Amino acid sequence: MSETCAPPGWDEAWSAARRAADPQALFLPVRISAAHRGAYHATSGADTAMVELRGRHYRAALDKRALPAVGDFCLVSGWDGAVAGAGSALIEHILPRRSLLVRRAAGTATAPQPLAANVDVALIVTSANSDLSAQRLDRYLELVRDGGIAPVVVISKIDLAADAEALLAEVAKLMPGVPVVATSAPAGLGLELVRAKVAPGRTAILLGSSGVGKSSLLSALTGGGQRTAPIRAHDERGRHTTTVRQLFSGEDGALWIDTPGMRELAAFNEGDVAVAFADVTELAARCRFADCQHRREPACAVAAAVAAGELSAARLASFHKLSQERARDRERADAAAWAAPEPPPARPAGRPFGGPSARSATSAAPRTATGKPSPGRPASRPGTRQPSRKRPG
Ligand SMILES: Nc1nc2c(ncn2[C@@H]2O[C@H](COP(=O)(O)OP(=O)(O)OP(=O)(O)O)[C@@H](O)[C@H]2O)c(=O)[nH]1
Ligand SMILES: [Mg+2]
Repeated sequence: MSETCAPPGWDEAWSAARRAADPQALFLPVRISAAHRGAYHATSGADTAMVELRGRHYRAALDKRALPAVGDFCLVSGWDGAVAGAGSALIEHILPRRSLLVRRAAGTATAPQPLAANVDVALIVTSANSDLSAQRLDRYLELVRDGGIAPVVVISKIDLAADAEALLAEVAKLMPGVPVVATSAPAGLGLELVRAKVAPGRTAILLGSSGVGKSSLLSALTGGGQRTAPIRAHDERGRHTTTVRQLFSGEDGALWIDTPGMRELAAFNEGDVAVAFADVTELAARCRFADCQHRREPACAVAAAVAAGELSAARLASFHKLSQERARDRERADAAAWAAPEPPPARPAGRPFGGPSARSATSAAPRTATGKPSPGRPASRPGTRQPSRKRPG
């Protein structure tokens, strides 16, 4: 296919993946550009249309990670009809992903929810006025690293900071090894620094609480007009203005995915707390006990580092919080593995989002399958166990 009508972000490696999946080139490659409830928009580079998954693919899905996500490259049939407005094109293949951002779905214990696929850079946006939370940043960082994506922390609304330099230094200290950039959408500050992180053809996703200014930043970066709304005056929270995960392209060919502010945020997968907390793990290697919990154990190198001011107490608290969460996840997974399989859930209501083709895509979406979590190893509750394994020597 010619470069001019390739889906955004397409490259030689995707061409090879397409040849492997569809040697006779029967289907057209497109990229999922927006994920609605049970329905998707995709772009071929030239046109945009509705696409939907075949029923047998839904039924074969072990969990939602097998369903399309914004950013996925898919091979579809029936594209021309869909572009002409006659229903939706059918997804025949989802090409193997380079990265996948997954979180636990809001309101459920362990169901994984794919947020976006084939993302290269994640912009974790925190605003200079009121949003700074070490715990929240750590959670985003873990989510992003679990997904195999490079993180960048963006301090938005830097025009509102009383002391921008001090804030930058504080965030840099909280996030060792992660690039930190400050921006102001209305003043156009820091935009070039952000653009420099995302080369043409690469894909970045904007993550962060509602109201931190993700859509404003995206509009400033791309020259587009994403809808934004003022935060609430009484508590400075956002109004969940953006409701769809959607792909945009900048003039330089970089690609940006805007996302709704997340209410509940928990990384889902077998990712390792140790990766997100490499500094704690490194110190822990010097604790006397190999299974030290870094609470009140003797000769704990982590506690010593906190006492010496080398590690912040807030960072250790984040580490404990995430470790506990992981332990609870493992306990839930163990319990679920023993439970009888549940009956399939009723088909989701599937809100139409405009146009007859959207309705047909939603109503045609069969139920989403749930998968049984893989059994994890039983975990003892952190903080309740005494250290036992003294290091040799
Ligand atoms: N002073 C200032 N205000 C900003 C900046 N960026 C965004 N805002 C304002 O913050 C409010 C929220 O911005 P949005 O871009 O809608 O925030 P969002 O993160 O996309 O919010 P959701 O879509 O709800 O997740 C709007 O009133 C913006 O004008 C900035 O850099 N400086
Ligand atoms: Mg928004």
